This record gives sequence, structure tokens and C-alpha cells, in this order.
Amino acid sequence: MTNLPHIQVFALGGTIAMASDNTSDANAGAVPNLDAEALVKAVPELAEIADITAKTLAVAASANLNYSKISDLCKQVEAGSADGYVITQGTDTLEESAFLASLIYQGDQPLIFTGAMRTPSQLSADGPSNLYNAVLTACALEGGVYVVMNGDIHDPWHVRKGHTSDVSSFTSGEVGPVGYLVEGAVHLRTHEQQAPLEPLGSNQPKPVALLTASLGDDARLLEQVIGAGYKGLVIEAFGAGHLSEAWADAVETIAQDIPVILCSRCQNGTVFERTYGYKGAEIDLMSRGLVPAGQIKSRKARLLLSVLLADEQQDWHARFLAIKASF
Ligand code: DAS
Repeated sequence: MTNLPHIQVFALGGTIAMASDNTSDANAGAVPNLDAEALVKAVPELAEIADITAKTLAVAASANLNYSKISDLCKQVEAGSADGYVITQGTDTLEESAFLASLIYQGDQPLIFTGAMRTPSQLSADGPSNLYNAVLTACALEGGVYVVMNGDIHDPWHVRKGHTSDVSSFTSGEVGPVGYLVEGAVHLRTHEQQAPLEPLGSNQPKPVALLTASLGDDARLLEQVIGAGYKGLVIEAFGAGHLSEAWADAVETIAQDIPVILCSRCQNGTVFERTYGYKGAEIDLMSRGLVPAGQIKSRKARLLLSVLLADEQQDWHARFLAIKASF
């Protein structure tokens, strides 16, 4: 027993836990194969700041994570007795896992997601420092869900992976990170995190499609959405929320059956609601039943809608608008 905080590390795989499985083939490539114990053992400095326990929940590339894995993770954390939790996973979907956790996690202890842009065997691997910083953050904070990468602390509602290889790939767009780590100390600026949604119980999130508008596309894929069984649709529209006339017509039909959220394929900015009046622009699309997402970005809007639709007794639209207004 020490007086150090107890931090539980849960590993889900990803580049931070990847090495080649094939010693005879130099070109075989990295695969997830390191467990949570190995990740912790590789950073002996952790023993100076926390009493760590480590458990492997998955050894996966993050493209294979899904709602049930993140939901199981949140349940394990809620049932645990550690002072804080660090989740290691692949960076490809880290922004979505952390966001989903921020919607459904009902616990009081901090839940810190991290990963690595470089495998442990690459020069200047960033996994060890990211893990160390994530544990420091879990020790310092009193609650909340955050992403710690490259010395920055991000709110899951804003964070995104913006570069395929740079260690500073994770940014929070116009709002910036909520904090940073330097000289072993956590600096967090005053900010308010969105509260989690009400517990889902046995309700399951509904399938929601995400489609991106692109120049000259004739909407034939869009027309398949309803037949494919989706219960909601998020559109990444051009600019401030604009579609071609062909897409506007197709989407109107879809919006008669299922919720359709209007996002932008731009990285930054708010979806407009009252500026452009041509066919396919935001005013027209709203009159056809589309719901503009404000500043909520498409991948987050998709997960949010999917979870809101889980509870069929509640009005998803009113809840979406309230969240959008508070964001
Ligand atoms: N691109 C890898 C990563 O950064 C793989 C993954 O996301 O699992 O972790």
C-alpha cells in the first residue's frame, strides 16, 4: 500500500500497443499485440506518481472498436474503486470513443483517453510520454472525460485527429485544448464539460449513417439509406450547410422518415440557419426537415443522435436542440 493515487489502466490496443508479430519478415508491419501490463512496464517512472493496476480489455486496431466495447469499458470503470482511469487505444477512432464515453459514462472518477502516433519501436515513440501524462492527468483531476495527447488535454466534444502521422495530430479546432502538462504538472483552464446523457439502461443506440456531399455526386448512395435500415442520418454538407439540388430532393424524402442532421464537411465553424436561400442551401434544407447541428461536428453528431434515438420515449429533437444550444 502506498499513499499514491490508485490509477487503473485499461488497454484497448492501437499503435501504442503495436509491434511486428513476424520477426522473419521486416515488412510484415505492426499489429496490436502488447497488453496493458507491458505498456505500464515500459514506463518505470509511473511507479513514482501512481499505484498502477493494468488490465487488457482488447488488443485491437481502433477501427474495430464499437459501442458495446466502450459501453463495457464505462461499466467497468463505474464499478471500479480506483481514483482515476486511463484508457489506451488506437488514435484512429480515439476522438469518437472518448466522445461516446463522455455521453454515457456516469461515474465520478476521471476517465482519460490516450494513444500514440508512433509504435513503441519507432524512433521518438510518443506512447510512453502520452501514457505518463495521461496518468498524471488522472491523478490531478477530480472527474470528467478527457483526451491527453502530446502534452495537451482536450475535451472530447472538440478534439479530433487532424494528421495521419504527426505527434501533434490531435487538436481542438477553434476552441483549443482545455489544458496542458509541463514539468510534471497539470494545467487546466476553467471550462465546463457537457454533462453525460441519462443512463441508457438496456436501450441500444440506433444505427445512424454519415454521408459526405461531394462535387457532382448524383445522390444514388444517399437514396439507399432508408432501405438499409438506418434510423438516422448525418450529412456532411458543403460549406455552411449546403447541398446540390439532387441531394436536397433525396434528403427531403429521407427526412420524412428518419431524423437528418445537417453538418458541414468544413473542419471549423457553425452550420448556418438564416443566410442563404437558394435550393439546397440551409434555409431550404431546414424547410425540408433537416436539423442544423450548429457547432457539433459530424462524427460527434452521429454518435450523439445514435444515443439519443436509443430512448424512444424521449423527444430526440428537443434534446438535440438543447444540447446544441448549450455547446
Ligand atoms: N493508426 C493506429 C493508431 O494510431 C491504429 C489504431 O487506431 O488502432 O493507433
